Amino acid sequence: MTTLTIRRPDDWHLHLRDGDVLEGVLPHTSRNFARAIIMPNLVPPVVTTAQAAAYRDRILKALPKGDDFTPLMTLYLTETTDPADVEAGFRDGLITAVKLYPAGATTNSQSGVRDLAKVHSVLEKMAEIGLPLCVHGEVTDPAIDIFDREAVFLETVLAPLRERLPGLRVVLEHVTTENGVDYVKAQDKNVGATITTHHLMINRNAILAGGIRPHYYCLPVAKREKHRLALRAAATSGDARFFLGTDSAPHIDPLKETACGCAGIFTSINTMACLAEVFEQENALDKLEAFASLNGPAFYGLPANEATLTLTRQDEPVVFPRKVAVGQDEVTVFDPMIPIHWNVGS
Ligand code: OTD
Ligand code: ZN
Ligand code: ZN
Repeated sequence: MTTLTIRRPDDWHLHLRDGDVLEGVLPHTSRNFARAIIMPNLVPPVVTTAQAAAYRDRILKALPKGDDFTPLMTLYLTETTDPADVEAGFRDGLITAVKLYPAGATTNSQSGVRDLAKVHSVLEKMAEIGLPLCVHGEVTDPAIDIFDREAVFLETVLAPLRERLPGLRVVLEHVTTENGVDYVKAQDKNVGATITTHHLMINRNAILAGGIRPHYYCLPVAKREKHRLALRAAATSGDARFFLGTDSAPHIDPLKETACGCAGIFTSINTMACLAEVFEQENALDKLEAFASLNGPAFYGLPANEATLTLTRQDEPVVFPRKVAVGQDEVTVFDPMIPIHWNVGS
């Protein structure tokens, strides 16, 4: 197969930031994706529907003319979130999901939730109205090894939460473990999971073997190879519970290449090309459309896109930009460490 045409994909987990970074990175998403769930971990975070409306306006202003792209906004859940504000945002069509960050779990999560009991009334309201909760599924207990934080979260936080509120729709974001895949498969239709492009392509050796490579550092941190293989099996299976959320998370190079670097991998430029390579390796090119374009909208109760995206295979590896300029700085593009033969375009 040398060309593949699929319905236009959506990105169900994306960090666009604000200001210069927003302007620099948005075109790389809006070129290929019709919609994206926009993560609310700005500084300060997007906590109220008024803040989400203002952020959506800034995104639309930064959108290149002619690009057909809809940002789907989220609210950052805090212990003081007002259920009435959440409901109003949902009923106005402004809010597509609410995001749970355990406090301290990832970049800009200091204002996140310490005690789930304190957000119970918001979660109850969300279950009642059918508004999904997107979850960063890692515990933050310093006593728990960083490679185990997702698995422990499933047992100690998510399972009890699901028992208390089985009607709440939950997306386990950026699942990185076989444990996570197995957990999602054992649930009912109220649970889905996003998978990133980079977690399908790298394991933890990319970060640590032969030198420390900050551009492969993200949260949840990449795990050992058996987990990557479980993610690839889930993504390429066609199972409707698994869909693409790139978690493309740009940080300017000086904040990555330093003694204590930020977590996040910037993939929006080459995500679709990399995915085509992965799905080809797995003999599953016929499942790419389900993963990138069909399963996500089905979970969120939205129509799949009518427009299409064509990917073309070439013999010579595709050369992607190594860096993207944002303001005075640069953001390094994800290097998949294998030749990529696919690119967007016919
Ligand atoms: N992970 N970096 C960021 C967010 C994600 O947990 C995430 O969703 C970020 O920089 O916002 C990261 O490594
Ligand atoms: Zn996260
Ligand atoms: Zn993220």
